[in-house]
Amino acid sequence: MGEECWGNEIEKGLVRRKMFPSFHLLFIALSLAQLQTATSSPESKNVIPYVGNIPCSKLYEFIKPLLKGYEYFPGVGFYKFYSGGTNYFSKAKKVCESDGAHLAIPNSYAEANALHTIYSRFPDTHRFAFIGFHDQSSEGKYVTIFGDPLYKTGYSKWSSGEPNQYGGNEDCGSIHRNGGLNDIPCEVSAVKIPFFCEHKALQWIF
Ligand SMILES: [Ca+2]
Ligand SMILES: [Ca+2]
Repeated sequence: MGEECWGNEIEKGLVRRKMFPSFHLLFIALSLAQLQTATSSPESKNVIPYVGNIPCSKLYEFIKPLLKGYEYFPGVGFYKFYSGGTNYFSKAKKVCESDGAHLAIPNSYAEANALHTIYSRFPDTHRFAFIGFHDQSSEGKYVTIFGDPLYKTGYSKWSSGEPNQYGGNEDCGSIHRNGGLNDIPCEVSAVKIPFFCEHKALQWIF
């Protein structure tokens, strides 16, 4: 981890507390509290770190066990790939929510690339993974799970030939392992579809 930690306030690997240190502490406390609501293990409770002049890598190591397998991409975000997948978009959405996260929504090429990086470690999984957009309300009008138009997210690069509403039944969002977007059925009975969750809780720290 390192130089990207804590925005531009990192110097020589140390978190600087020049500005609003109490705000920093408050935000960390709030974020950890938010994480703990999604974490059931008792040993992770009541742990508020002292953040004065500790290396970001140490801070990350401290927080890592609370992230439930979410991987940190410096300056980009926290992601988890459920390679085992599910047959249902709605189930994938719920699993992310139970982590205190949400189905991933790439907002940049950097973010799409983070997903691609993770995906490349799982060559045997299905080539498409559920992510957080759909056109269930109005055919062809792709929106995120939060209702924002897909074209406003900052990343709307479709896979070649997509979206194609194949079989008249493709109303949920996915990403190809190569990084392109694709419309896919919301229920896929023949095969489990892996999915990406994205965790926002601690992104502001790093
Ligand atoms: Ca559709
Ligand atoms: Ca499609």
